[in-house]
Amino acid sequence: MKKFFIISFLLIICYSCVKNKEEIEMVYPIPTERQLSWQKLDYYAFIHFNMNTFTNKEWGFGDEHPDQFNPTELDTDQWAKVISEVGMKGIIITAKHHDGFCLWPSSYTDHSVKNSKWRNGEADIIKDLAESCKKYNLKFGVYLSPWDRNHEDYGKTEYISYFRNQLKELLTNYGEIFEVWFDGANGGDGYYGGANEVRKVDKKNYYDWENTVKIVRELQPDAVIFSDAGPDVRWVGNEKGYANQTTWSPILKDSLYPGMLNFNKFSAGQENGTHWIPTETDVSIRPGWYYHPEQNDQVKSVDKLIDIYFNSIGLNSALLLNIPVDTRGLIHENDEASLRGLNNFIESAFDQNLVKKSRIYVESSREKFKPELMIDEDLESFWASPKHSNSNLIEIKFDEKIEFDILEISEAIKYGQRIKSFEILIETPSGWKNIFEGSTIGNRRLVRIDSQKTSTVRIQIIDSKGPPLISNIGLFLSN
Ligand code: FUL
Repeated sequence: MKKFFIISFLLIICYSCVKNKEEIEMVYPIPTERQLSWQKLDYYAFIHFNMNTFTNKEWGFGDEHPDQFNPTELDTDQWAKVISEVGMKGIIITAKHHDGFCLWPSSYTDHSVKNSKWRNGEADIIKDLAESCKKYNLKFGVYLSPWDRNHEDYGKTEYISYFRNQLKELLTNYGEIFEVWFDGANGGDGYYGGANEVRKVDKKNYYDWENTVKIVRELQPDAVIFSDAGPDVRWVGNEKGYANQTTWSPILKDSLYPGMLNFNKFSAGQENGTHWIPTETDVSIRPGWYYHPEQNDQVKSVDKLIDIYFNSIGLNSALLLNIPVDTRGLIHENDEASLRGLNNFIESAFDQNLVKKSRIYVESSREKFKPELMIDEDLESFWASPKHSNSNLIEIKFDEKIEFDILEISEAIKYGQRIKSFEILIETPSGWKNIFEGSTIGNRRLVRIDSQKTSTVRIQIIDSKGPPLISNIGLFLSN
């Protein structure tokens, strides 16, 4: 008898698993688990700090002397403290930039901190920063430039082994890595071990990326890999901080490779894309990626950073905001002030989601995926439009008039990105007023508009690749 109950119980569980699965169909391509975890980070810091900081350059030639690297007050805890306090979730550091100087004592080159008089050649900034990130609960990532203007073998096959050996050091000795960043800029003039010449490489084939990717997968299976073309995260196509108004995470990957020309043509992704490779928006808080004292008064204002926030994170992208650490080895006061201003705005603007006190209706729904799931505390739960209904209407009703200037919508991207076009309308004494027309939504769409007063807001989903699945909706008033 007991056995019978156990078996029946298991059958019921299996049946409901299968049933739930059946109920939500995938719209391919879909994200991997590692991409899904990465997508939740929203925004994190890039730190450009290396030899260029001390030579006041953006791209060092590769002939610099290790002694030129000489911070006076380096404190990676200060970086991590500021970055965690402003709500960023991680740091990616330029472990090696195009000039080839390494912030860690690599066993494969002399061109590193180990040959610098600074700290008697005993420094390891990657280790210091990995520890600071742990202390402040931040994720830790590395930028390793494929182009190396210092190395004598650059351009030859031997260099690929060198590059991979360095990658292995970074992925083995410093704990968990959340993102590995491969720059698309490579090939040109350089020192190259004293050759002082121009070396061009076949960007598509020289690096044999497929086998480099395997190394990352083996040593850091949870890390996402960024390059212009992925495989996990792709470039947004500009360095200004602005994603495309239409941003599909799917893309026809076979047409892409890192460093290709006219990459920005692909920044919108493709509705019929075959691979899930979402965008990351990289931008510096100053005009340069590296610190230049003459740019101390050109740090982006709080308003500019807010605009970037809405146009990156709010357009189905992640924001990788660069902070050029200064010659002291600290985040400069002016950069810190702008970051804190941005964080104050985010905290106060998103403090109170007005939809929590609304009643929510839809044109049609699946029984188990009710509209309330869009406004509950669980960001993973979602409302599902019935099978085959690729358009729908969501109505958010309030007892009294509310005022808002931000609308937020998220799709349940686990099952594929679907929505192609939508509109936002509000009820006014003279009828429905269209206040916004948009295309894609994806992970997170933030719409910022002039403040509106109404008691009913409608989100009209006009077209979608499959039945829309919405995990979250928000209405906020920022000022
Ligand atoms: C570019 C590089 O050439 C810049 O120096 C910087 O590192 C930026 C993030 O990527 O391609």
